[in-house]
Amino acid sequence: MSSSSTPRPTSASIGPQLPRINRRTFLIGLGALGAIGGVGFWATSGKHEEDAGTAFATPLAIPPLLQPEMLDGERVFRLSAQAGETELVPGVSFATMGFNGTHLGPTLRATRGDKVRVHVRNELAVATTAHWHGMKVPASQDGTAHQAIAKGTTWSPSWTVEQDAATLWYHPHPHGQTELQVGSGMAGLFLIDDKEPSGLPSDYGVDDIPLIIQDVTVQSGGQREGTPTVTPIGRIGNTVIVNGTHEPHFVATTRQLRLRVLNASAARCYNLELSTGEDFHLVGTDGGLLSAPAAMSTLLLSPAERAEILLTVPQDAEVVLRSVPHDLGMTKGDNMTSGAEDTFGILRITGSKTGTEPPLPTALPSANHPEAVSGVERHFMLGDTTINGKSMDMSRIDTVVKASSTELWTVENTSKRAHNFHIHGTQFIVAAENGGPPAPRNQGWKDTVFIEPGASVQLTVPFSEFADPATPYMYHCHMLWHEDQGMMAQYVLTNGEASAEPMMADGAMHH
Ligand SMILES: [Cu+2]
Repeated sequence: MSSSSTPRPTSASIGPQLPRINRRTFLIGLGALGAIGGVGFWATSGKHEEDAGTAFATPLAIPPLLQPEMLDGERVFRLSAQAGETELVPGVSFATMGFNGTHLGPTLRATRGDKVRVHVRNELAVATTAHWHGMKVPASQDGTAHQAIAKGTTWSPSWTVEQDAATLWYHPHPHGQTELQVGSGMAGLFLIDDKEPSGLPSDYGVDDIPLIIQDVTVQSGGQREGTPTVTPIGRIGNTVIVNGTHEPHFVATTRQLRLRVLNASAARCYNLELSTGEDFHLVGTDGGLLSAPAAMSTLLLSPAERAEILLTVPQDAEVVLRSVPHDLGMTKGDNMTSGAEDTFGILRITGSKTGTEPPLPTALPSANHPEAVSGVERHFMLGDTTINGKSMDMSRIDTVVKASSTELWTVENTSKRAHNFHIHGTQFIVAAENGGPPAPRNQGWKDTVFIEPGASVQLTVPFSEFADPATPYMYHCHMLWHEDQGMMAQYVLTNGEASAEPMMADGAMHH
């Protein structure tokens, strides 16, 4: 493992490589698992059926739980950002970055009410940041480019966890460099628990399984790391890895599994489905649990979104969690180049040999949705890489919000590209989608919502009490190439006073 930082190629050239994801589709599946229906249009060509016996045979890696120290009443975690090389696909080394290792990061876990501190040491050759995605923290602890961590230094944010049980995550947020660093592997989960158990499977790595899904690029021939394809939604890879494992296999020891799925990809969207065609149950979205399990057969997850899924796997059954074609709302050609017509496996699950099938919970602990609205309504228009026609400027405050108020934000995608929309420092409710009720996948607490071209969402956004007129939070597209192109803006929380010029951290990567 090298300790030097090796940036991924950033060339915009589109290589001639074959779409490996499509070629390699459903190698397994063709025999014992039953034919895969709805195969995308590239997927039927070039199937390698001879691979069928060996595909999806690598045990799924589970990110380790990071053990905190208890110091002065704080739960103290230590992370160090590192670069190196990692063999993400058998025989193919990738230039990668991670926390406490060369790829991905450990899982952090805390309970509502805990005081948390994280020491983040930067051992990269470049500046980075550590953003707590979905966490209700003061803006000064949020880990955006305003809290840059220069190489060789340590940043030590702290806060008190005051939000519902949820599957949150952490990743860098350096201005203009987020896609490179996240795409190289800098991502980890941050699980929040409630004091009361939820009744859902909760034995980490046993029946409560984290799935961090990313795509990487392998050159044609399968020997070397390649250059991702530039598409209207950003750069996409041709090979999927889960928790850093290529073609992973999980052997269940219980009949019911809770999958905590994070799309940590830069741009690729996944439309999750079970190879059996059976329904699964959505039990949680970005910021918490739903009030009751919701049955569905497919679930679209755009970058940064999370879904907690409850799944029953029959005894000895073979089930593949896969991604199937979907409509991102763009032209047929743009959908296709953006990966929306691909079909590929994500994880093979073998059912347990024993155990009984527990009943599905009928109700889940879920916080009430906000109703009171301050009367403030705002409108945001998404362009190709702009918000309200503007590009990100770290020295400009775009929106001033009264602390502790609840606002109604309408976000409209006026471009021809698919986007999503993430607001820092809060969890919101999708009150309406295109004037009607939200899609089933957008129930519950969200911090990132997918918006296809021509669509609009209305968000009820309860803002926190952390007034700080000089330190902005971000809102932005979480398709990371769009974000890096400037599709991001800043808001501050105030107690009614005017906002101040944003303070720039030393070494901040603004231009
Ligand atoms: Cu976007």
